This record gives sequence, C-alpha cells and structure tokens, in this order.
Amino acid sequence: MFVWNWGRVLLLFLLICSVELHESLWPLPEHYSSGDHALSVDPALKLSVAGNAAASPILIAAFDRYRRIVFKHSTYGFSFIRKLSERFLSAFDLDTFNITLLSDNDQLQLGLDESYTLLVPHPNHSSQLLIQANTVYGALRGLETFSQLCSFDYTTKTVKIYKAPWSIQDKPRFAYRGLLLDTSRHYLPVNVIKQIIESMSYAKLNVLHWHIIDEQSFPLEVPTYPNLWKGSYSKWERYTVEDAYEVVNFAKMRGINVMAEVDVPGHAESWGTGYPDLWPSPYCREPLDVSKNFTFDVISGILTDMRKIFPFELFHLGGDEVNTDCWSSTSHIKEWLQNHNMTTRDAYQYFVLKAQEIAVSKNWSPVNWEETFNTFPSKLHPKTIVHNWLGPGVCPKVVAKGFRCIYSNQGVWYLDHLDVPWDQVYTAEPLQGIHTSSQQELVIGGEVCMWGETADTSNVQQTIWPRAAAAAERLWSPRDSTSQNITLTVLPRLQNFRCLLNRRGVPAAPVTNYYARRAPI
Ligand code: CP6
Repeated sequence: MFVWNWGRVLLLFLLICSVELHESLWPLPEHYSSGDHALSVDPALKLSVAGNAAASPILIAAFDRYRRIVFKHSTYGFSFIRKLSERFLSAFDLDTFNITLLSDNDQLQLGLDESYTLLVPHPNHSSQLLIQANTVYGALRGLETFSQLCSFDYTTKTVKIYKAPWSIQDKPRFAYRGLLLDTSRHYLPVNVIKQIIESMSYAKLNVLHWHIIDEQSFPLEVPTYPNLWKGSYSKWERYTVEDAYEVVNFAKMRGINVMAEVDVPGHAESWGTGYPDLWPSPYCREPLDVSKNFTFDVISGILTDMRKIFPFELFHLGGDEVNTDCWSSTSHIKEWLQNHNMTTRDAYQYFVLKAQEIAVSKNWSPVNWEETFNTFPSKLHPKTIVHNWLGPGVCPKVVAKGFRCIYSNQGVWYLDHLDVPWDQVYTAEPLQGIHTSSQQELVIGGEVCMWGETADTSNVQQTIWPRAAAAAERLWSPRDSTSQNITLTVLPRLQNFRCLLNRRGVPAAPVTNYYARRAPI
C-alpha cells in the first residue's frame, strides 16, 4: 500500500518535472535535436535578412510581433549600470537573428512552401540565431517555433533558450490546415476574428474557413446587391467590404489564407430578407428558388464582389443539408421541374453544378460539402474539393474517384461537440482507409469546425482552444511521431501549449476531457 503510494508520488513528480524538461514545442517539428546548454537572448536582438526578400514587410512585422511575445518581461534598461555592462560586455549569448529567404515570392497559395530550418548555436560557436526558408511564410513558422523555445528566467531576468544547440528542420504534413468560423449564427466582431487568426498562427494552422452567411443572418456587404445585408441581425452586426479586406490582409500577414463560403442552395434563407424573390414563396423559404435566372444572377454578383476581396484559390459553395420540399410544394417551381423533366434531385444537381461553373469562371476551385459528392459523384467539376463531415468514410471514396478531399469528421473535429475529449481530436486520422500514396496526396488536409449556434464572442475562443491545437498537430507533424501512450507523451506538451496561449492573452480553456472520462495519470 505504502509502496504503491510512493510510486505514485514519484510518478507524479516526474510528470510535473517533465513539463519543465520536455521539449515544449507544439506542433512537434518533423526533425529536431537538442543539446544541454542554456543561452540568454539579447532583448535588442537584431534582425538581419539575407537572400531575396531583404525588406519583406511581412517578415519585419512578424519579427516585431514575436519580439513583443518573447520579451514580454524584458528588464533591459532597468538600471543604468546593468545597461552599460550589457552593452560593453555583451552579456547575452545571442544577439542577432539571421534570416535567409531563398525566394521573394509572397503569394499565399495552397501548397506553398512553409518549410524552414531553425538553428540555435552552441554557446562557444556563435551568437547568431539562424532561420533559412524558401518563402517568407516558412520563416514565420520558424519564428513561431523560436518563440516557443524561449522562456523567461525569473532569477536572472533574462530570456533563455535551454537545451542548445538546437537544430530543427520542419515542414507541414498537410497543405490545408483549417479552422471554420461561423459568423451567421452569431456575429463575431472583426477584432475577435483577428484575435482568432492570431491564435491560429501560434498552432501553425493556415486556412480560416469563413462561413460568413447562413440561413440565420447575412452580415456581409455585397455592393452589387445592396439589400442582401438587410438580412443581418442588426445594422451593427455587419461586415463592410473594407472589414473583409482587413481580415484577409491581417491573415496574410500571418501566412493564413481566408476561404470564404457561400452555402447554396440550402442554408440561404437570410438572402430573401433583402430579395424575397429568392425564396420559393414567403411561406416556404429554403432552398433558394432554382427556377429563376435571378437566383443565379445574385450568386454571380456575390461571387464577383467577393473575388475582389478573397484572393485564395479555393471558394466554398456549401451544398449540404438540402431539403427540397419547398421545390416540390411550390406551384411555379413544381411546374418548372415538370417542364424541364427534372426530379428534385436533378434540380439539386443542376443548382450545385451551375454555382460551380460561376466559381470556376472566376478562377476558383470549388469546395463542396460531401452531400454533393454522395448524390452525384461523377458530375462534379474535376477541380472540386470535397469537404467531409458525415463521419470518417467519404475521403477514401472521393480520392478513389480522383477528387481532392478535406477531412472534418463531425464525430471528432466539430468543436461545438463539447463532449469530444482532446485525445479523440488528437488521434483522428485524415488518411484513415487510404493506402496508396497517389490517393493520399489528394487529401489536402483537414479542418476543425467552430459552428456558431452555441458560440459567440463570450465563449468562442475557449471552445476553439485547446482542442483545435490537437488537430493542428495532427495536420502539421509526421503521422507516427507521437502515437503511443499519448497521455504521457502528448498531454503535458498540450497543457504547456494551452498555458502558452493563456500567457499570450488567448482565453483557451483548460485541457480537460469535458464530460467524458478524465485522462488517467
Ligand atoms: N450549418 C451548416 C451547420 C452544419 C452544417 N452546415 C452542421 C450540421 C450538423 C452538426 C453541426 C453543424 N450548422 N451550414 C453541416 C456541414 Cl452536428
């Protein structure tokens, strides 16, 4: 009995210490090695950029952000004597950050090169940190990793990197690492969206899927059809075109793409507040009226206006949960179906394909929820990316047909499902059931979904975090880097990342297992 107790105490002690001693990186890099030296970092750390993008504003702004994060506790200049001695005795081990960019291409696109090498030297060898990356976005990922190596030493009041020298070679496992935000069920102010984008960059997520509009509200300004945003909850709960630009640019500065969604033909009731002709009838308001050219004129107008705001090559057209009862029960649509010799299922296909053509004509690759594939798999435009959500089964079928796929299995990656514990989020596998490498390559990644019915400004960030981070590591780190006994190998590191989010001002919730079992120690 006593022996067992002491064993448990010792185990607990080791666990607590391991939080301190274990690598604290999240998500885990592809390759890394470390040593056993501690280095101090100069708060006046100089940025020295070599290569093709000597004055990249994205890099310079990022360096400034990370400087603020790393040197939050800086006491540099605290005393005149100390300042003098630091100046002349060069009291810090690391004084320069050398960043080399091999290309000056700062186009944000799917599959862009986010790889980087980060070197923290041996103290006797150099006083320079080093990042080498092919693009500025790779350098941003490297700066995030660097910031996670730094910690404040409260005894010496300096920022230190432990376990130097570090050699880190890293790149993402998947090109698409997304988070869905729903601003239709609850409006989210622009500042809150920005905070979430900022926090995504800490976990190396790189796509914000902005589910802007749905049946409940239409918050976005569309200049071509200015009555559409009459479907907003109020005139304060709206996004101007300028707001949307600001979100996209804020995200770009952090290497994050914004993929907008216009979910048709279902999930669009709010459009009819401004243009009631879009409803089958005032009494039956969904899906959008398939029989009118006006419906497709409006979609075309929305996409024309949105094309100017959203440069990302993917555009989400929804297509999920379409209940066609209003089509078969509204007389003018029923007549139209008969004249065109169409069933409601044919009309659903007709609608989705027509919307796809509009998106493709604007040089977008269309993304659709999986029902479109499940209903007419051979008819979809070849550029289509199918977005999974109904359980884990569809991506194997999608890639077997040669389409690309995004994994979002609602059983594990719907963040509004509060009863899903972190370890189930973590162990979800986008490539489950897909065995050939040519088919695996068609899974471009995955996305966690923060649906807005039960989340608004008051709780959205603590619902996203920390579980979105579990998915972020699944999408970034090598498949088998951390597969065994995740309670011992992963949980302390996730708890550490959750605390890092809190330290940076992100209200991430504690890592609990919610209503499910607690993780055994
Ligand atoms: N809204 C839209 C939703 C959902 C989907 N599309 C949804 C469905 C089921 C659950 C959670 C969310 N709220 N437009 C499905 C893709 Cl459990």
